[in-house]
Amino acid sequence: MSKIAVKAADSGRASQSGAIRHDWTREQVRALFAMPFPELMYEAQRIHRLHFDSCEVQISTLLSIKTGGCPEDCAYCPQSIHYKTGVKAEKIMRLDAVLAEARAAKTAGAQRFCMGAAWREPKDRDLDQVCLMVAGVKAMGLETCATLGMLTAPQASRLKQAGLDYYNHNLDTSPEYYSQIITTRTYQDRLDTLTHVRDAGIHVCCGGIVGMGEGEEDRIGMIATLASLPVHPESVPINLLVQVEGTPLAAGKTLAPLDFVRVIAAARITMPASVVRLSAGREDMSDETQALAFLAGANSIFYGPKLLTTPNPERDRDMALLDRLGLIPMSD
Ligand code: SAM
Ligand code: DTB
Ligand code: SF4
Repeated sequence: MSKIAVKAADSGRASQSGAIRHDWTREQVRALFAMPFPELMYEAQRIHRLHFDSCEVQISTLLSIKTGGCPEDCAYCPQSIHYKTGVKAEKIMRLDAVLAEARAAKTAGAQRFCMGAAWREPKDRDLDQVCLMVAGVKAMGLETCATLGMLTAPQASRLKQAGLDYYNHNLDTSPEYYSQIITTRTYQDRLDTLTHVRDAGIHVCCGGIVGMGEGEEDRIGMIATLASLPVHPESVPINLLVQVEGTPLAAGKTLAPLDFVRVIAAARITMPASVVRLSAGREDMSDETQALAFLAGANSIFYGPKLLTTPNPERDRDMALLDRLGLIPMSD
């Protein structure tokens, strides 16, 4: 066998059957990142097809129900009070306004409606409001998702009772790089919230951000940590940093598109049955990079012209792209 074929076979062995494994070692994930690109893409494609229709894409829409003024210091985030980004702190949105946005998202073709709040953690009286929003959105026949910061176990149970299908809470990066990015809460805090969400019977949406100046070893560490959770997150958002003026990460070195695609492929191979979302960062991404990300196993996007505070591609551009690629909304 040639040197290249041996390398491909070594890393491929870890995932041959497409079975769900929770014992991914860093070395095995490192071997995936080191695979020749064609072999990595082939493996990602093969695994993708064992669990999904390769032409189907899950469609989510985001709404910021509480914008800005967040006490946390996440270095990537335009909503932190620690940075001057021009994002103004607002109060929580009114229930009727949120429901109107959800109705519009459903009409536009969204399957899941994700409500985001710039909180370290929700206060119980805020949660009363969010529970009404969740119940109202659910009643429209949309899947519900929320991302509100850290949760206690009783808070997670309340959200479950209100009809919450998914909770988004990201690990963001590797355990080693984490302290370079956030100092106001720990990696363990995040893992604890994920446990509370899982124990409450809510599906977990958990991924991270790349392009924050981390090294490849941190991207490997992030994927290995996600893939070693006791149950894989049902949704894995891979965000490419949106560099926002005023944040500490505004002027850092950007990640090469092919390195980004490798992260998607590694997520697909290590978490075969999870929906992998090509998440933030699509606004400035070429159609070709997005197409490669879909080939690498991404099968979800945020749809609609705004993420939380930053732009996302216009609906027309996304529709045209999905059409050109022959991709269709995921069936239930
Ligand atoms: N405040 C809550 C929290 O942090 O858990 C929920 C909202 S927060 C904005 C949700 C996620 O958005 C973060 O964990 C991060 O992964 C992602 N995010 C925030 N700013 C971003 C940026 N500039 N580029 C890419 N992703 C970003
Ligand atoms: C996730 O992983 N990405 C979304 C969602 N979960 C909440 C947020 C992206 C935010 C990008 C920056 C902004 O628009 O403020
Ligand atoms: Fe706050 Fe969430 Fe932004 Fe961190 S990512 S500053 S917790 S809104």
